[in-house]
Amino acid sequence: MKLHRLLIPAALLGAAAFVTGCGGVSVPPLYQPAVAAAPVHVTWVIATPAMLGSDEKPAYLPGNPVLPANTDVTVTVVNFDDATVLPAGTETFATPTGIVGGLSVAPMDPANPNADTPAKTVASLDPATGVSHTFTVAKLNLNVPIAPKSRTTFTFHTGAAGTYAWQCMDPCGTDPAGWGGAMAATGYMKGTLTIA
Ligand SMILES: [Cu+2]
Repeated sequence: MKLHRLLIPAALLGAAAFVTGCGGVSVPPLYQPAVAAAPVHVTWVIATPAMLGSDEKPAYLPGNPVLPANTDVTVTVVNFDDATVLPAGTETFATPTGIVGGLSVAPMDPANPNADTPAKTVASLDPATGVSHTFTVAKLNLNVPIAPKSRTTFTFHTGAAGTYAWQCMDPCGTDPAGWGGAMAATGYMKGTLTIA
């Protein structure tokens, strides 16, 4: 009699655990939902030197982003900075590569940055007046021109895990050619993209 009373609760517990997966009991495959990577949308900022209290270095925030692997990631870059002319021979960086679909650009007034402004989808930007910075990952064939004082939105498929160097290819820094200062500083106009 005593044994009987002990056995019944144990059997009930076992049955409940089988269905719910509670209590550390593994759930049969039948009960596991299909795993599909949900799309991810992140927002980055490009801050001006004045915003950062710096004399001349604009920066991507974050400077060393981390994104999930094998995922369609949509990135909106809120850019407070103005344009830098893409030098002759580098105009190609005004055209995105490695993204899914087009580049969406909405003008943004830095004095009223949350105003709802309509976005336009474009195939490329004007290399003379329409590019402020780029987010370029050579190893992933990813190049995204970022419009000045705007919200630029793009989507790309992250693929396999790894760490990848990224660099702005629009010489927005110091030195006569513009490749000093922020362009040469990790965490400003270059850094590491981690796909994890
Ligand atoms: Cu730049």
